[in-house]
This record gives sequence, C-alpha cells and structure tokens, in this order.
Amino acid sequence: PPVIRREDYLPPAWLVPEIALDFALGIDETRVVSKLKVVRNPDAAGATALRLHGDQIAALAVRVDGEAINDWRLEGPDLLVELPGAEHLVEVETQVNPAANSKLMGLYASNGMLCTQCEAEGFRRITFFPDRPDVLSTYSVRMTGDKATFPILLSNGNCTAQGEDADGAHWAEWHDPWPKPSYLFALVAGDLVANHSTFTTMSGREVDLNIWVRPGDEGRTQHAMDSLIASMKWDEQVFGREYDLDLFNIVAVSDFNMGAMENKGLNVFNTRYVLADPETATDGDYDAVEGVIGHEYFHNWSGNRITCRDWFQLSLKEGFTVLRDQLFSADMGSEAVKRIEDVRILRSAQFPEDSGPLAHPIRPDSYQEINNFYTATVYNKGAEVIRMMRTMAGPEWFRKGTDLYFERHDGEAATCEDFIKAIEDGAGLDLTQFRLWYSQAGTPLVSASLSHEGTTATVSLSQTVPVTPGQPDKKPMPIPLRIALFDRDSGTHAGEQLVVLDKASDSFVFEGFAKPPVLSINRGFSAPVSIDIERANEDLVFLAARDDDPFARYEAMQSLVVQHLVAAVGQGLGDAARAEARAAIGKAFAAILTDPALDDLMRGELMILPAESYLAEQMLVADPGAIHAEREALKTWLGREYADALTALHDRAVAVPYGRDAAARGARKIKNQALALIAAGNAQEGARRAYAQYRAADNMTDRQGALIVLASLDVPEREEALAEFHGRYEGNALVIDKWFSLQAGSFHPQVLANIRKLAEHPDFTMTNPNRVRALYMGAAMNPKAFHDASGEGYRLIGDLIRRLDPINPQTAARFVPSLGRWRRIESVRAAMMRAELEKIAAEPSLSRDVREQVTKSLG
Ligand code: LEU
Repeated sequence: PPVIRREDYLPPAWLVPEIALDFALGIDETRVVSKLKVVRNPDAAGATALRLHGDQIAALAVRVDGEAINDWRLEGPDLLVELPGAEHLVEVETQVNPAANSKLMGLYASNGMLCTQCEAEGFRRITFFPDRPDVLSTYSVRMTGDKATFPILLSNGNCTAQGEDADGAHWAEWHDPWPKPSYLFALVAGDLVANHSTFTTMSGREVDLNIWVRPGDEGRTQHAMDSLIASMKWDEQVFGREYDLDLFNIVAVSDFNMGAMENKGLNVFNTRYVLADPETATDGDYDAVEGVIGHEYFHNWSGNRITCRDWFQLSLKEGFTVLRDQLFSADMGSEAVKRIEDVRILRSAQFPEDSGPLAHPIRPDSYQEINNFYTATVYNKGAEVIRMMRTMAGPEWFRKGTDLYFERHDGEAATCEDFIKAIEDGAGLDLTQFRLWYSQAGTPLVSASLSHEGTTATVSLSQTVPVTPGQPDKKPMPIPLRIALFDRDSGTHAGEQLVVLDKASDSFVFEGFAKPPVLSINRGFSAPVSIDIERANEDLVFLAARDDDPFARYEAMQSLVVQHLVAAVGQGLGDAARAEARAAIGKAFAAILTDPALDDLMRGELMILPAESYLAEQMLVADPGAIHAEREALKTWLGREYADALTALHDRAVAVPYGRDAAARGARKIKNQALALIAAGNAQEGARRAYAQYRAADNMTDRQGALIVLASLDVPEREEALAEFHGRYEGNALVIDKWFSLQAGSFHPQVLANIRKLAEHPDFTMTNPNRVRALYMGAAMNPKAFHDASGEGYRLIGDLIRRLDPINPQTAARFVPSLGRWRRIESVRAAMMRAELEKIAAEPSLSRDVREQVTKSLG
C-alpha cells in the first residue's frame, strides 16, 4: 500500500464551497445524489482534474453543469473529472447498501436505524468527494424515507423544512451554516426518543439540546444531559468558547468503532458513553460518560471551528481536546485523582506504544492507513505536550495563547505549527526547541540524582530520548519538571520550583539544607517522561506518607512497589531482601489505609498496584510469567499482613449508603480495592465477602466489583453469581459486555478455556465492536490469559485478527499491537508471538489497516 507523507502536502486543486446532498433512505439500499459547486483553488498550482475520492462505491451517473458526461475516469477508487472552466456544478449519483457495511465507516445500519461515521475517510464511502479536511463546504441535506421505519431524520445544523409524501414516506431538509470538512458530516434516521433540555449561552442564545436513544433507554440519559450542560458552561468560563448553533443533538448507537464523534451539531456516540444509571453503570462509567461528552462538545471549537489541514495534524484537535476534557473532568470532580488516572492511562497505553515497533511522534510523518493513528500517542501524549506549554506559561498566559489561536484561525484548516505559534505569541513563550516534542517519538528518560554538601543540595539531571523506528538520532528536548525538596525533620518544603531541563544534562542548586533533603520530582507529572532515580526505601516511605503533591505521593507508593517487583523478577530476591522491601511497602501501605487526612477516592487510588504491563515496561526484556507471579505474591502478602485493617476498611465502606457524592463514591472505591486484597490473602474470606457484597448490591459499582473478585476465584459462588448476573441483565448490551469482559479479564485458573467457551456463547457476535472488545480486549489485556506459557493466548488473538479483518478491519487492527510487543518479551514467548504475526502476514488478502500494523510489528 502507498505511503502518505506529511512533507508531500499540496493544497487541493479545487474547492467546494457548497454541497447539496439528497438521500433516498433504505436499510439495504440508499440512493445519494450529490451536487457540488466547485471552484478552482487560486492557491493551488498545476493539476486541473477534479479528484473525487471514493471507496467501494460506484458512480451511477455524473453530470457537469446539468449535462450527463461520460468522459470521467477512475483512478483506483477515485473519480477524476477534467473541467474546462473556473467554476462548475458537478453532480454525482451513487447507491450504497448500509446493511452490508460491517466496517461501520460511511453510512451503515445499526439495530434498524441508519447512521454515519465519516472521520477520517468515511464520507468517500457514501459519495464521491474531495474527502480531505482542508476542503470546507456548507452543507444542505435532504432525506426521504419511510416514516414508520425512520420516524426521526437528523443531520448537521438546523432543520429548515419537513413534510410528508403520500406513500408513507416523509422527508426533512437540514442546513448547516458553518463550512465544514466532509469528515464532520452526519446523518441519522431511525426510531429514536429524546431527552430534551435547553441551554442559554453567555450571550443569551437559547440552544435546544437533545440526547436521542432507542425507546426504553431514555431513563438512562440524564447524566449525559447534565454532563453536556456542564461542558457548555465550562467552556464558556474556562476557555471563553460559546456554542454557535440553535440546536445540539447527540445520538447513541450500539454499533460504533470508537468512543464518539464530534459531527457539527450532531454528535454520534457509542451507547457506552451516553447511557448510565446506578443499576447498570459503575462510577467509572459515569466518569467516562462525562469525559467523552465533554470531549466531543469541546471539539466544536477545537476541531470544528478550527479543523486540521491534513490528518498528520490530528493531534492539533485531539491532543488539545483531550487536554480540555481532562481539565474539565478535574474541575467537575477530584483534580488529584483525575491526574493520577490520566497518568495511569498514559503509562499503560502510550508508554508501550512509544517503546515499540509502532512508535510515532504526536505529529506523524507518514502513514499507510490513517485509522491506525488514532492512538494514545496522538491523543494522550498530545495532551501532555500541550499541558507542558500550559505548565510553563501558567494558566492565565496559556489562556491568552488559546484565545489568540481561536481568533487567528477561526474558520480555517490549521496545522500544529499554527497552534504552537499562537501559544508562543499569546502566552509569551519561546517554543523553538520545544517543537521537538512534535517531531521526536519515544518517551524521554531523565536520570536524576541528588547530592548534598554543607548546606547546598544539588539536583543533577540528564536526559536521553530513545531510538525509535526511523529516528536513530534524537536531540535533547525542554523538559519542565516541578521539584520540591523536603526537610526530613519537619516534613515540609520551602516551596515548589519549576526547572526546565533543556540540555543533555544540567544541574540545579538549592541552598539552606543542613541535612540531605528528600527529593520530590516530576510533581503532578509535569512532563511525560520516565524518571530514573535511585532512592532509599526510607525516602519513598516518607514521600508516600506526606508529599503534599497527590500525584507525587501516589508515585512514591508506586515506585516502592516497582523497585521491589523489578528486583524480585530480575535477580530473584533472598529472603532477607524480600522481607526488607515488603516491610517498607507495608509501612507505606498501612499508613495509606488509615491516614485520616486522606479522602477515600484518593485512598483507593493509592491502594492500586502498578499494572503488569507497566512493570514489563521497566525491563528491557520481560518475563510476563514471573511478573505475574511476583505481583500476585505481593498482593497475597498484603492481604494477609493487613487482613484486619482491610476487613475494617471493607466493613466501614459497606456501611455507606449509595450516593453520587464524593464520599459515597470513595467508599465504593476502597470497598472494591479492599475486597480484591482480602481475597488475595484469603480466598475463602474473599469469596464470602464478595458474595455478600454481590447479593446486597444496589448499584453496578458494588455488583461488578464483587463479581470481578469472584470471577478470579475457583469457588462455587462464582458460577452462581455469574449466572445470576447474566439472567438479571439479559438484553442489556452494555451490561452483558461487562459480563464478557470481566470473565475474559479474570485470573481464574481456566481463564483461556472460559474465553474459548464465551466466544461460542449465543450473546457473542463478531459484528458488534463493543462485544468483540469486551471479550477479546479483555483477553489481550489480561496478562495471565494473553501471556499463558502455552502460547494459547497469542493464538486466540491471532485467530481473532484474521477472522475479524474481513468484517471490520479498523477494529481488527487494534489488536495487533499486543502481539507486536514480542521484542520486549522473553524469547520462548516472543517466538510464539512472532509466529502469530507471521501467520497473519501470510493471509492472501489483508486490509490496509492490519497490513500496516503487522508489517511494522515484524519489521
Ligand atoms: N474524533 C473522534 C474523537 O473524538 C474520533 C473519531 C475517529 C470517531 O476522538
């Protein structure tokens, strides 16, 4: 497949200021007539032909200025028309089969409704069009369909007319006044009901808000509506951004490749980020709904009003919008906990990407299939990079930068460079060297050490940016690190400092320390780097108990555990060394369990042990079996050693009634954390408590938390609870997803056999991405199942990729990176992982999506 390169960008030869689309809707046959007003682009040189992209569609008719023409030609999937003048009306007729569209890109059917997904290149699966984000058009849409099948007809912008035809059909016309690229087009037709509300913007515009769902689901939409209203208010207050249409629609669909999509005025969501009530959604699900509703809403400015010039600029809208949704969620809940969760996601999803065969900068230089670049790097590291600018400028100056960005580029298809320049000019920063964060891949490693002499403490820092595919030589980047030096006796520090390490190595001097202080570094995770620092357990226990930066406190606890487990896995520990490390971990852990100054949400956060994937990242070559065994052994030890404190904590939490407030949510969090450790220490007591918690549960957080614990135990209560859960929620797709996912993710001795069985379950289907992810992402992310010494876990995922690719390549490709980690895994497993990749590569016809990922993973 051809490689698309950023440096090859050329402006479009033709612009399309206006498009009118006419849809004759049907589940297995939809006719589309598209009328484009095209004008020659004065900024483009050369090429005269009009290139209209297509993908698996056929042109039934082409007309230019009202006349049918036959001299158009196909170049691959694209349609080319030679046009003599400077301005023409081009009409193309196509026909598509939404029911057969299992890729879920373009126009597709889901549960009897029709909907679209166009980002990144789905519009070309509906009609021929210059399907690139720098072609902006105003859209007029007309659709006609059977009224009984499609009572609700929606598109972008405002509904301008509607009516009924004689034959049971009805029609609607929609107009979106804001020029937009084709990836923001959307159409929905189906039997839907709305939760309706209104919002008055800061300038007094009244906006109608609708959240459209299938009849029966409307009782689970209030949290989404509250989140939408909160997002609209927050974007006005924090970024000065006001909504710009009279209507804002959200539609929930159950078949969706991603989380949600920011189509102008008509967001389309995966049901899992809309529907929530206490009976069916966990606290985590509530947070995810709030975060994704915010994310898509914030795109209205960072994405829609200012879009991307080309797909290499994806982080321009996604990185910035992730930062915006993170700041929003922090303001809505606990800033400390939100920051820790975001770092955990970055470390578990992005760090492995950055150190593997698919590593790419947040602004990639090339791609074969753009769908493969909707990654944790572009999204989450992208957000971290912009967060660093905010940290260096301070929030007020950063706001001046974003104001300037919105003012300068409103209505444009912009670049990352435009954004950087606006922040530079508006916030008063020099980002010359900082631009390297956009072009260099790889997680920088900062080595830090502290020395002390007289009353002077010196922090010495050096950085290396690792080699990544295609980037053998790296330059030092500016790394902003928030630092504090604690006085050992008083337990306080004299104030935090921001140091920027912008050379290969540098040192920073601090005065006034009679004794060597304790170094707290990268507070708040001010830079997305790994810190290599040798610290005595005693210092880590000190910071875990009293660092006033919540992230740094969490980090100290994590480091204690990481240091121990890495040593235990690597060199094998003697009894004395093991006892000493455990004593230190236990001391910090006990303090966390009982510290009255901690709120329970934070306490629950501090109780979470580092993930096996993160532990594996700390080693050049990892033995997943040994990591699993050592981590489980530590859990067992903690569960036994602190059995009394953990059961007391569990009892206290069980007594707190359900509520959505922070205290009640915190209680549920520590309840499930404590339960898991109790079960690790004593399976019988764990099973007894989990079963009781399951039976008594009046909300999904408690019920799922208990079931997760039971699912890993080989006890009779397990089967009973799993069957009860399935019976109770039969027909509720999102909850049945949980049932699949928690079994696939369990540490049950028979987990792989269970997964094979679940794949045969009547509720399992390969055509629904949520269900596929529930079972198989559950398996791929489960170190016990995936890395089973037999290689059975690798075969499971390899088989899945080969079977799913012809159905839904985009979703299939998402499973390749787990196998692609083989170079960092011990040799016996690595050979089996590689063999699976080779089997996939040998398939005669593979999608571009899977082909690119597999080739790069083998290369
Ligand atoms: N732009 C979407 C988002 O908000 C992603 C798209 C591919 C569905 O992340």
